[in-house]
Amino acid sequence: MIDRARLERRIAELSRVGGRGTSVTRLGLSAEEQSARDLVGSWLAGRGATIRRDPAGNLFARIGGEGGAVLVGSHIDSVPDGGRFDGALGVLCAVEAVETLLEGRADLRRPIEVVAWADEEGARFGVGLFGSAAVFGRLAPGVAERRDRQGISVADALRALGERGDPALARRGAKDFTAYLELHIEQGPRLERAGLALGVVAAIVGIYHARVTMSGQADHAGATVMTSRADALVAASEVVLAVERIARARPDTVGTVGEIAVRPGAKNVVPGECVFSLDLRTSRDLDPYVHEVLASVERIAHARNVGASIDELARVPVTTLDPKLRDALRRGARSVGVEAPELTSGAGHDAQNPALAGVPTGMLFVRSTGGSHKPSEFASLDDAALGAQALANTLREIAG
Ligand code: HGY
Ligand code: MN
Ligand code: MN
Repeated sequence: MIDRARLERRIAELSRVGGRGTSVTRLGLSAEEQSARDLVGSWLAGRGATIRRDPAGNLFARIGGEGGAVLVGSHIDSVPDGGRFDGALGVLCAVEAVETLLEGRADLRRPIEVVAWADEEGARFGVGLFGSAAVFGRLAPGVAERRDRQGISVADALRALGERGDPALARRGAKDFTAYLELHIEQGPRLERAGLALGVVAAIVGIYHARVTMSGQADHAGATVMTSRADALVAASEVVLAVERIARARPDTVGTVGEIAVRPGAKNVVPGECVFSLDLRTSRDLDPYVHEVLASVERIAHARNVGASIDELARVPVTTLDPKLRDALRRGARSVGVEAPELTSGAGHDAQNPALAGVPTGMLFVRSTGGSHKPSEFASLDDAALGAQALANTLREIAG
């Protein structure tokens, strides 16, 4: 049986790394994220695991001998002012599940690797699913040169950690792994509404991330009549409304502009430049949706006599998870008394990278309340313990 008190203690301990009350800020490749890796590594080192950090900042803890491993874990970073459970609960439950198997002297036929992925959120450098994309060879070109708001590049941040600065060196063959399992909070209301503690992920939405720059003409706010302006912020605002209109018109589709910056950013200057983010997701066909939004950017820019450039950060297709692992996770949930429904994930996850690289991949959702990507995000100890036990039982089945 999993050790509920140990899990409770560790949820609290990890929440304190980059934490303030119920809020957590552990940005990718930051000192806080490294402290979290050190903490997780210390728990498994005590179990005789081989602990290593890879050139992209991912933490791996390997138990067992040679051969393709069962990989289990989640991400250890957070969004700014995020919650205590997004990513972290998956790492904590993976550790708890493996320790439970070791304590129960499970006969492990395959090695197990626990992973704490680096920078899944992409909140600092803009590139989401960074650590897992590096391992499975799915990083876009030029990622190492991307910079945060302080001008620090991914390469600089990796070198500051003691790595060589090239995340592509973290590449591993898909053959290194026989399966990947990830436990994660649902981050939405469906399990809560259904009164169920656990769910099994059938598929994960397709996601497109980009940065749009609209270039107009800065000018005097008082001396420039309305008919002779090329206002970059007004043009961007029309695009924001177009994203909402297009997303609302498409089934199972969402669109968000979460970041926006105006230059020069003075109240008495007509905005000359506006840079904003695009986060487009659908469980249907991603490319036509992206195409429609980008066409609206071009149309609006032309009509307003401003320039528009698109910097694509990521394009991850809709990802269906492995049917056999979905069945195994449903059996794992049933072993703790939960008839887990299958859900599509509206959130993106590291699991998309192993799955798209051909590694059989499964995800287990734990009920969460209070939304997500904010301090009110919550998962109860009861549900976390059920998730950890279901994960342990599933791990025992596929690795034992
Ligand atoms: O944005 C997401 O869906 C995930 O939380 N990174
Ligand atoms: Mn997240
Ligand atoms: Mn997450």
